[in-house]
Amino acid sequence: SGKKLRVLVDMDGVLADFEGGFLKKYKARYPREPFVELEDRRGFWVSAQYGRLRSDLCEKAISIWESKDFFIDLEPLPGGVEAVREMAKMENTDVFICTSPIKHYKHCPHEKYAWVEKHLGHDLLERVILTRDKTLISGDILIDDKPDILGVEPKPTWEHILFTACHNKHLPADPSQRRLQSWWDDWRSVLDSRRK
Ligand code: DGP
Repeated sequence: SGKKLRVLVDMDGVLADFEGGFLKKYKARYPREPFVELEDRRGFWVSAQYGRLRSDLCEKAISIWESKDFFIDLEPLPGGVEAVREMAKMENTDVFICTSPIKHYKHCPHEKYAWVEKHLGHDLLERVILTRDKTLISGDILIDDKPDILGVEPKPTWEHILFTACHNKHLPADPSQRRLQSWWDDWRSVLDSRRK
């Protein structure tokens, strides 16, 4: 009993397969260029790792997610859509999709809404938050694959639950940061642990 639990769920790398979608379209567009296997991904920023591979590959990587249809074509990650739908049905829980659009705004914000409508349904459009600064958004839990979520608010209200992705799975275990290994992991218990 008590107040509703407010859960913020990230999109790219948590609900939508950004890394898989990126690699598929990068290989299709640049079939002769070297690439980074998902197993070898390190660090959140894809363009930074491609730039280390060869400096001109940084902008080639960026060209992929700045293209039309990149974000709408991302496949759902296993179990994510079902988990958000289940959270949305829980009467003691308010779920929001909290995602940072890229600054090349021609396609991304539109396609993020379209993705939510396509995979989660029209009603969830009510629950979309586009922000470049997630520390400003109040909530009890933020499920996100980015290891360091920083912004102007030094003490965000949420507990960050690190969602495991190819780029963060090798990071040293941090006892102060809880993880969800995938949507088959026990997200219900993580939510329950924050209920008052
Ligand atoms: P979020 O997952 O909500 O923190 O959004 C981060 C966005 O940035 C997401 O669309 C993935 C994207 N992204 C991944 N790697 C890079 C990169 O190297 N540069 C830029 N500009 N965006 C990146």
